[in-house]
Amino acid sequence: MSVAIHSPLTGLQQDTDQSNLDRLSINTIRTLSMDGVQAANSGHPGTPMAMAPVAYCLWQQFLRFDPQDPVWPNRDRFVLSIGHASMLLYSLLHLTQVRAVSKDYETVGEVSVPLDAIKTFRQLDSRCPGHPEYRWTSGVETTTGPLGQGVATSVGMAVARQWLAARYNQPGFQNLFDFNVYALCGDGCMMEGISAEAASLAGHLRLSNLCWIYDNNHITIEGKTHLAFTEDVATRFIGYGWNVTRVSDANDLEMLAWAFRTFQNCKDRPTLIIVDSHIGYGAPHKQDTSGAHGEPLGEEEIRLAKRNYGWPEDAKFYVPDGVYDHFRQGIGKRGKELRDAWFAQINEYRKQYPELAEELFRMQHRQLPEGWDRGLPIFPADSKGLATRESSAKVLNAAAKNIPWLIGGAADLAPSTKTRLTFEGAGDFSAENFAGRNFHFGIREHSMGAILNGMSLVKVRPFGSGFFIFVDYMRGSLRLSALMELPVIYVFTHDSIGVGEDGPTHQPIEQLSHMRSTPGVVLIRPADANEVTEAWKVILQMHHAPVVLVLCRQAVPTIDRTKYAPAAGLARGAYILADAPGGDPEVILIGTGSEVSLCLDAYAQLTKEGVRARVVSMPSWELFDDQDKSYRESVLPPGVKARVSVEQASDFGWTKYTGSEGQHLGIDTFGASAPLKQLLKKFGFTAEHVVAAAKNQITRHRSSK
Ligand SMILES: Cc1ncc(C[n+]2csc(CCOP(=O)(O)OP(=O)(O)O)c2C)c(N)n1
Ligand SMILES: [Mg+2]
Repeated sequence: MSVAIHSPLTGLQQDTDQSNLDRLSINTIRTLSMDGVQAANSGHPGTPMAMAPVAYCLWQQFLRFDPQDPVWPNRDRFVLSIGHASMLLYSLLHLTQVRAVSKDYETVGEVSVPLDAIKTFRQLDSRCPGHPEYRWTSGVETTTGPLGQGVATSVGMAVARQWLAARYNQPGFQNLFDFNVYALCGDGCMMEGISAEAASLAGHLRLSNLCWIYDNNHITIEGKTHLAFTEDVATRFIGYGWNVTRVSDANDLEMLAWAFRTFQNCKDRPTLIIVDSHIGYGAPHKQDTSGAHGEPLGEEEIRLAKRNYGWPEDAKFYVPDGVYDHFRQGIGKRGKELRDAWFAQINEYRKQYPELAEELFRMQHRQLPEGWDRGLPIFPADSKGLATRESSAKVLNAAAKNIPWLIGGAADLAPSTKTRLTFEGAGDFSAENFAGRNFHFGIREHSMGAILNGMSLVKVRPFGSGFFIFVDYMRGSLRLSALMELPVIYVFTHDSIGVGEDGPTHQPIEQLSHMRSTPGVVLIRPADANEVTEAWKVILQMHHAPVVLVLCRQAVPTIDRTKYAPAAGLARGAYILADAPGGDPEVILIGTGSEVSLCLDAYAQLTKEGVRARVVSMPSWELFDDQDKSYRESVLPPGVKARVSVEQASDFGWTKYTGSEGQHLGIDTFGASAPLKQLLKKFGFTAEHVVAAAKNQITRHRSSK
C-alpha cells in the first residue's frame, strides 16, 4: 500500500515562515519519536507521528506552561493518557527544553530530557522509560500507561483546581488559580470503564476547565476498532453533559486551534475534542494499520516516511536549526511571562491574605499547618467500646478542622464509612459549591482512586473511602498512588467477616495480603479507638506514601491503657501490648485490628493458668519492617518460637512473623453469611481457640528443643 501525502504539513506545502516552522517542529516531534523507538527496538511510534500536530498546536499556542519552571502551581496540566505514546511527550519535553526538578521540587539547571535520554529511550535509568513516570521525568504530570487512568486522573486535577480557586481566589486575585487540564486519550482509554466513571462525574460537576482530546484513529492492537468498539462516542459524551467538538484532520492546525478556543470559551461544561487521525502518519506501508501501533517502523519504512515529510532521509535524532528557538519564542516566552506574573501576584497576595498564602505554601510543600494535631481525641477505656470506623470519624473530623486542605469523601458510602466532615462550614463539593470539602464520588470506586491521585498531584490532601472489599475495584489506581509516591489516604471499613450477614461478597479475605504485597503502600489496621488516633497522626505526617486505613464495622473494646501499653506504639508498626510478668514469654500472640482484643482475652485466660504469654498488636507490617533490628527483635525475640497470628483474613505471608513453625488463625474461604457470633464460632475466632493454639505451640516448640 502506498499513501498519498497531501497534507499542508508535509514538504509539499507552500511555505511561509510560520508554516515552515510549524512543519519543521511537527516533523521533528515525529522523527524524534520514530528514531527513539527504532533505537530502542521497541515502543510505539504510530501515535506520536499522528498526534504530533495536535500536541504541537496545544503546547505552542495554548498551554500555559513554563518549561523553565515545570512545577509552577498555576500551570496548565497536560496528561498523556495514552502512555504508550510516551515518545510524543518526551519529544515535547526535549524540544521545549523543560528543566529538571529535584526531589524537593526545586528547579535545577539541567534539561529534563536531553537528546541523549531520547537516544536511550526504554533503557535502564534513562529519563525516557517505556511509559511516562511522575517523579522520574520532570514535566511528566502523572504516570500513565494503564489505559484510562490518565483521563480519570485529569478529572482529579480539574476538581482540585476548582477547589483551590473557590478557597484561594480572592477579590483582586480572581485568577490565582485558573489553570486548565488537558488530557490526550485514545480508543483504549475510551473503552476502559474508568473513563466512563470519570467522564460521568466530570460532566455532573460541570468541570469547564477540563479538556479531553480523543485520538479517533480507529486502530488498537488487534486491528480496526470495529472488532470491538462501535459506540457513538460523541453521543455518549453529550449524554454525560460535555461539550463535544470534532476536528476531522489531525493535521489541520487551524481547526485544532479553533477547537481549543472553543474549549476555552465554554464556561459550563468539560470539553471533548474528537480528532480523526491516521496512526503512523506518513509511513507508506504502515499508516492506518495496527502495525504502526507498537513496534519500530524499521529502517526502510522510516526512510520513506522521512522522505514523505521532506526530511533528510538518513538523519537521525535531527533537530533542524530554528526549532528550539521557535518553541522558546512560543510556549517558552508565553509560559515564562505567565509564570512570572503569577509569582508577582502571589507576593502581593501574601501581603493582603497572609494566612491563606501561608496555607498555600504549606500545602504545596506537603507540610501541615501549625497545630494540626490540636484536639485529636483520646478515648477512655471501655469494654464495650466502639467500631474503629466510629472512632476514625471523630479523629478525622478533629484533624480536618485544623487542616483546611484535607478534603475527600466516599463512593456513596459515607454513612457507612463515617468519613463525612460534619463540622460547620465543611459543606459539600458540587457544581454549585466548589468550596465544599465533602466529595460525593458516586458509586465509582475505580475512578475515585484516580481522581484522588489527580487531586494529590495538585497537592491538596485527599481521602477517599469505601468498603474494604471494593478495594479490588480500584486496585489499578491505588497501585499508581504507590508508584507515584502520592500521600493519598484510603479509608476502608467493613474489614472482615465482622460484616456478618452481608456474607462472602462483602467479606474481605485476600485484600489485606494484596495491599501488603503492593510496594510502597502503608497499611494500618488499628485495634481500638486510641490506635485510630495514633494511626491518623502517622498518616497525616506521611509525605510520599499512600496509606490504606482498614477499619471495622463492629464495636471493639477500647483497651485500658493503664493496664496495657500506650497506643503510641502504633507508630512503630507493632508493639508489646501485654506481656508475661517480667517479660520472657513462652508464647507470643500477634493480632491486628479487631482480633487484638481477642488476643487479650486469651492472654487473660493463659495468664490465669500460669502460661507466660505476650500479646503483640501489629497494626502495620510496613511500619514495623521499617524499624531497626533491635526493636523488631525486642518485640518478636528470635528465641521465642511459639507464636500464633490471629487475623480474620487469608494467612498469606504471616510466616514472616511467626516463622514456618508458627500457627495462623485465619480464613481460607470466602467467609459466610450469618450473624457475627455464629461466624466467629464457625471460623474459630474465640478466646478458647486462641488459647488452645497457644498451648499447642508451646508444646510443639518444647518438644522440638
Ligand atoms: C488497562 C490497559 N489494558 C491494556 C493495555 C495494553 N495496551 C497498550 S496500548 C493498547 C491499545 C490502545 O489502543 P489506542 O488507545 O487506540 O491507542 P493507539 O493504538 O491508537 O495508539 C493496549 C491494549 C494497557 N496499556 N492498559
Ligand atoms: Mg487507536
